Amino acid sequence: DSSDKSSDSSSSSDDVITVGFSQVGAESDWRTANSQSMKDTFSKENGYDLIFDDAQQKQENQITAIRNFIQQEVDYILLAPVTETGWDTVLQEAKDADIPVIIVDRMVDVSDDSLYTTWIGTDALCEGRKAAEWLNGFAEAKGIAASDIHIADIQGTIGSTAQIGRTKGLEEGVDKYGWDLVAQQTGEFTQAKGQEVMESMLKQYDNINVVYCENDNEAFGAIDAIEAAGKTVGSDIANGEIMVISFDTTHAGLQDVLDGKIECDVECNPLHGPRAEELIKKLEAGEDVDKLNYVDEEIFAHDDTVKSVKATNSLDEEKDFDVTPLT
Ligand code: GYE
Repeated sequence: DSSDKSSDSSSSSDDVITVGFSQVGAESDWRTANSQSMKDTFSKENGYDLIFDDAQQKQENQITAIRNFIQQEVDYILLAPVTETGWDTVLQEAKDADIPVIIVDRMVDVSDDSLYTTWIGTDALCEGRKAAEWLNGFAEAKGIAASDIHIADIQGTIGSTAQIGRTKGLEEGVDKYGWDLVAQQTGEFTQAKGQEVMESMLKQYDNINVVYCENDNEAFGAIDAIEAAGKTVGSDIANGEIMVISFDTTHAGLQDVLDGKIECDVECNPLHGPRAEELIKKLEAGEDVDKLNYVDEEIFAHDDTVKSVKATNSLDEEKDFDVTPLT
C-alpha cells in the first residue's frame, strides 16, 4: 500500500477537527492542484488533522479508506469519488457511524441522498455543453459545414461525473448540429493514455479534424501524438489542421491556448479546499447547507471568433457565458 497518509495522531485536543479525505489519485495536473488545495486548507495551523488517502484511481481503495476513517472516528469524511456508482454500502456505514460525508468534485449516484451531507464540485454537463456550443459558434463563423467536422472524443475515466457530463455535452451537440463523431475512447484523464489513444485513432481514421479531450492532460498527450504523426494542431480544420478542445484550464493548458495548440479550454476549478471548509464551518455552527454546490466557471479560447456561448446548466438554467480570448 503506497498511499500517502499524512495524519498526526498525537493531536487529539478537542478543538481540532479530524478530516479523512479519500482522493481519487494523481492522474492529472488538475488532481494535483486539488490535492494541494485540500492539504493547504485542512492544515494543522488551520486547526485540522487531515488523513489524506490517495486511492490510485481504484474504487476499492476508496472504500477501504472510508472504512478506516470510520474506524478512526474522524469528524468528517471528504470523498472525491472516482466513479458515480457503487457507494451505497460504505456510505451507509458512515451514516450509521454518524459521520457527515462531504462529496467533493465528482458526484455519487446513490439510492438515498441522505447518504451524504452535501456536495461541492463542478458542472461537467454544462462544461461539455459550453464546449459544444463554442465549436458550433466557431464553425458557423468560419463557414464550415457540420458534415465537414470529424470529431475524435478522448473520454475521461468511464463512469466518472467529469466523463459522463463532458461526453454527454458533446453528444448533444452531435445530435443537434449533425457533426460526424468518428471515434470515442477513454484516455483515463492521463497524458500517457491520451497520447496512446490519439496515436491509434490517427492510424485508424484519416479524416479526424477535431479532438475533444476531456481534460488538459489528455490534450497534452494528443498534441504530442498529432505532431509525431507529422500533422499540425490549429484552427484551420478545412485545410488539414486538427483542432484541440479541452477542459480544466491548468497553467500548461492555458499556455497551449495562448500558443494556439488548444483552441478552446473550458475552465474546471480545482481549488475546492476553502469551499469544503466553508461547508464544514457551517455544519459546525449547526447551520443548514445546500445539498448541491456548483462552482461558476469560464471559457478561454485562442482567439475571439466566438464571443459568448449559451448553455443550459445542470439546474436547468440557460445562461450566457463570455469567452475570454487569449491572443
Ligand atoms: O477534469 C481531470 C481530473 O473530476 C473534474 O478529474 C475532475 C477531473 C478533471 O482527472 O483533469
